[in-house]
Amino acid sequence: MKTLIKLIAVAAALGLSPASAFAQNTQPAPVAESLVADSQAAPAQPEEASPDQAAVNPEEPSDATVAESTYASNIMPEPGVGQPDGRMGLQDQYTGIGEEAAWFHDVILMPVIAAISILVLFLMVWVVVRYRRRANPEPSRTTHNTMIEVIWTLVPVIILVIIAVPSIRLLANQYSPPEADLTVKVMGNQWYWTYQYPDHGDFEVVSNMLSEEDAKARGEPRLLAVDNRMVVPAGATVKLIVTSNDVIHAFAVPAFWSKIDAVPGRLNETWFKVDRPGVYYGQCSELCGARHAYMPIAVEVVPPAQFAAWVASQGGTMPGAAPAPVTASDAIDDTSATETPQIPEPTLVNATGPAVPVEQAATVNPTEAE
Ligand SMILES: [Cu+2]
Repeated sequence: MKTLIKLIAVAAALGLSPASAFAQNTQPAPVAESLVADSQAAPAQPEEASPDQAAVNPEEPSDATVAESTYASNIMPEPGVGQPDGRMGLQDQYTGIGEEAAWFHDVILMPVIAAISILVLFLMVWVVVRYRRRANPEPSRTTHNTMIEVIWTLVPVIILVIIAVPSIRLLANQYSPPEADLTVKVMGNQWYWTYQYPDHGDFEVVSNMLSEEDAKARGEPRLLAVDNRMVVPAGATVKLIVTSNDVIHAFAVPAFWSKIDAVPGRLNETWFKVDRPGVYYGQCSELCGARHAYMPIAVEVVPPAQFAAWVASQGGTMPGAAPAPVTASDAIDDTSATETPQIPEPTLVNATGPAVPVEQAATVNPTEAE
């Protein structure tokens, strides 16, 4: 029984935690604008910014411009879809997991929390009024009431069991994804994202935030628009391998109910499947330095044919059309073919891909850049 209650408590805690994804993604306060200027002039973490690093930092919040941006299409973001719109509550969900989780939050958790809060408030007010000294000069000497004690033990247990069923089901669904149609390797950097497509020729997309003017020119929300979006096909199960180049970041797209830490030296995995083409925004959700607020995420979901065209435009190849990958046999010298066959040493291919050639932001190590 104890184990069950523990399990329930853990599941409830886990089930509740994604709700915080929204809190981090509400529209930043206007004060953030002045912070851009401030953080350029006087970095919030002076001890981190050596003179060399400061020289690397661009003057503008981002050196990305609309002219440099590559989009898979002219898909424009829609108000209220995949971005905050000032509402109180969760963003509309566009994945199956997101819909299930939002239902759990809206239909189960919030009513239960509200009912318990109202009940406790009512009981407290009732006790204060009914049993105040003036109305109750002769205090009761009651110390036990078996019936009430059974009720206040059993009712919470029943409530927790009721919550546990959808909570554990959601947890299980989140951790048993369908087979992936493609993999995107997401890399956090101070302070931008890179997306690698290992299934499509391993090309890489560097994603920088657009300046406010450029975002406005594109008709996109400020502090969320980027020059190069992560592009994925609609209806495909996308496996995300998430890691970081420097410090801990977190990849979070509230409309997908996706949120996972990007930890240096560690590969975290999550997934999403979105059927509806569109643009969905997210933000880094782990405090990662002075410009943590300026490394947004934009995911563009496009029809599969358009995705293939975009892959081609990035110099990638669709699986199937791909040339033979580098294998151990490539390492054998042709002249050795006539000699005794030998099992060659496997050519070690760095599965995580080459180091990201960064020329912006603080991730650039000045000593390595020389
Ligand atoms: Cu970050």
